[in-house]
This record gives sequence, C-alpha cells and structure tokens, in this order.
Amino acid sequence: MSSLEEQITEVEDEIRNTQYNKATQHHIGRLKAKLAVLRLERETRAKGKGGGLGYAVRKSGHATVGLVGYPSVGKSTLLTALTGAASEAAAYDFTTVSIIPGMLRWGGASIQILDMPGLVPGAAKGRGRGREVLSVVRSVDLILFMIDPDHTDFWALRNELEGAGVRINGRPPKIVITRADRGGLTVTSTVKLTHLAGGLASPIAREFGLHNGQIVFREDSTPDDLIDALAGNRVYIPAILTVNKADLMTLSQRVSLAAKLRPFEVLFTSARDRVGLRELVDGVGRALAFIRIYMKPPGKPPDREEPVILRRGQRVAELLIRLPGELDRSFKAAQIWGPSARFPGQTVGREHVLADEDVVTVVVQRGSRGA
Ligand SMILES: Nc1nc2c(ncn2[C@@H]2O[C@H](COP(=O)(O)OP(=O)(O)OP(=O)(O)O)[C@@H](O)[C@H]2O)c(=O)[nH]1
Ligand SMILES: [Mg+2]
Repeated sequence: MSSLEEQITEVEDEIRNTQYNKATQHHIGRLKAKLAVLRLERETRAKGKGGGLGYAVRKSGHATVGLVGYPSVGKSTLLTALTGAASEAAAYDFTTVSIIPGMLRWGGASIQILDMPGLVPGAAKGRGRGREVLSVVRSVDLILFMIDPDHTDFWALRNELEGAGVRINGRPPKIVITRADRGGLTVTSTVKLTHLAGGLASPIAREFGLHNGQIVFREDSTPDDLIDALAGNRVYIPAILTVNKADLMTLSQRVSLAAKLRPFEVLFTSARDRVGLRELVDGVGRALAFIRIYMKPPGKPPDREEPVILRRGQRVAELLIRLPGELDRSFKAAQIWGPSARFPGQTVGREHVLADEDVVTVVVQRGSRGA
C-alpha cells in the first residue's frame, strides 16, 4: 500500500470512529475535506499512470446505461437476455473482465447497455477492476444497479461510487466559488446556513488550498455539498436498482429487502427466467427521460413517423447536432409548435429548451436549404 493509500485509510478510519455531535462536527467536516483532497490526489496519480483509461468504450445510441453490481449477481445474463449481446455468464466471480456493450430499442430510442466487471468495496483503491469500472461509470447517462439475494448491501455499493465522486440521483450544490490572488476569503449566503454554522466553511476551503476569494451559498448547504463544490470533479447520474435472482426469494423476503432499500424503489427480476424484464426496460426508458421532436419542413406537415429522439433538458443546439446536413452552421432560428412554445410558431434560438412532442421547423440563413 502506498503512503497515499495509507493516509486515505487512516482518515477513513478516523471518520468512522468519531462519533458525530456538536463538539466534533467541525473536526469531522475538516476530516471529510482532507479525505476528498487525498482522493483527488489519488485520481490525478492514476490518470498520470494511464490508469482509468483501461477500457475504451465507444458510446453509441441515444443514451448509455452502465450495469453496476457485485460479482455474480447476473449482470451478463441480463445483458444477453435484453440485447442478445454475447457476454459470458458463469457461476464464479469476475467472469466479465472487460466492458461488453449491447443495444436495446425502446420507443424509437436506442439505448446502449454496458456490462461491466463486478464491483466490490475497495474498488476505488484498485480492488478487482474497480478503478477502470469507476472511470467508465462516470461517463454513463444512467446507472442500473444490480444486487441479488446473496449480495444485498446496496448501500456499500453506493458508497463506493460516492467515494469516487459519483453522486446518485442528485444535482450539483448551489454554491458559487470564485478564487482570487489576495484579499482573504469571504463567505456569504442568501439563506440561513444551518449545517455550516460557526465558520466551518473556511477551514474546509483551506483544506482545498482556497485562501483568497469568495464562497456564496445559494441554499442551505451541508459540509459535504461544499466539499463537492470545491472538488469540482463530481458527476451527477440518475440510477435505478434491481434485485436479480428474484426466483430464489419468497414474497416475504422481497418485502423485507425492499423496506431496507428505501427510499430507493426496487424492481425484482430474474434474468435467467426472463421475468420482470419488460418492467425493467420501461423503468430504464423512463429514467432516461427521452423526448420526441417532430421535424416540420417549411410549408409542409410535421413528420410524426420518425421523431428525433433527445433527452429532457436538451435544447435546439442538441437537436441541430442530430439532424443531417450542415444545419448547425446555416442555422438562423427555430420555430416551435407544441408544449415548449409560449404560442404556436414561436421563434427561438439555440438555447431554447425543448419538450416532448414539440414540432420544430429550422429556419436557415439565406442561400442555405431549410429542413
Ligand atoms: N437463479 C438465478 N440465477 C441466475 C440469474 N441470473 C444469473 N444467474 C446465474 O448467476 C451466475 C452468475 O451470472 P453472471 O451473469 O455471470 O453474473 P455477473 O454479474 O455478470 O458476474 P461477473 O461478471 O462475475 O461480475 C450464473 O451461474 C448465472 O446462470 C437469475 O435470475 N436467477
Ligand atoms: Mg459478468
């Protein structure tokens, strides 16, 4: 174990062994900041060595889903059942050693599913193929967690990802940080801070080397939120959870496991017997929040047969990328009929956020052809 790993383990242990209360909350806040800084350092070193780039996965389709779970829970069996992609399944751990993609169709969208090597606690420290898996997980649009009756500790799995900077079903904290060369550190907030009272923000910032500048809190943030904002390399990914091998469970076992996993909603599947797969695919499709955009050539009816598929929150700019031709360059404006339009035929620019079932005409600059 390198000395960096030793330091990380030491701080982790100290956090675990310190009882949280009023008297210790400052100390714990600083320890967490220290841990985050050490983990950033570990990531930087791994990148320098080329670690984390062990798998080159070409993303394709409208969205990419990563299958994340302990070894032998049935990830590869599921990939094959859903997509037909051949991914070896066997009754021993770490059968899958690289990343195997498969493709699934859902309501006009194509969804890429990545089967990955099993993840175990300690992955971020390099156990199993942990680091490589974590680096790929950071790039997916949705995580599909899988556990089974013999590996029910979903929270340990989630914590492993959290430790690697992956935030599940969250959003970035509303904290604005500006660095400066001198003048000290100012901390202000637009709301009352109940978790960072007593000047805890500054010592945390100092752990990150932030001595001059400004921190503005726009919500009642926690020390963890501040650490995330300072670390700056967090990714925010939605996730759903399935308990596989449900064929091995009684109804009452399922009920009590579902209770332990709250507030996460769980699906129960049997990849082997192909039970619950339709519900799972629907859950994946809904979680990816696809929207359908109907293109309307100028003066003609909209094409409702083949919508352009985008994700919720995407704008005209992302639509242009999906369209054939050089529309991105010749774009002048878009006209919108449908849910996102304030009135039918509203003229908007690239930044306009589209909605499901919008009808769009792209207006191009003179001399170019429209779409
Ligand atoms: N009873 C039951 N067994 C299953 C089910 N799905 C998979 N299995 C079995 O579980 C074992 C492991 O399945 P895999 O698909 O290789 O599991 P994995 O998660 O890909 O494992 P790693 O690649 O090692 O991480 C195999 O023997 C499968 O046949 C299921 O729904 N029910
Ligand atoms: Mg596998």
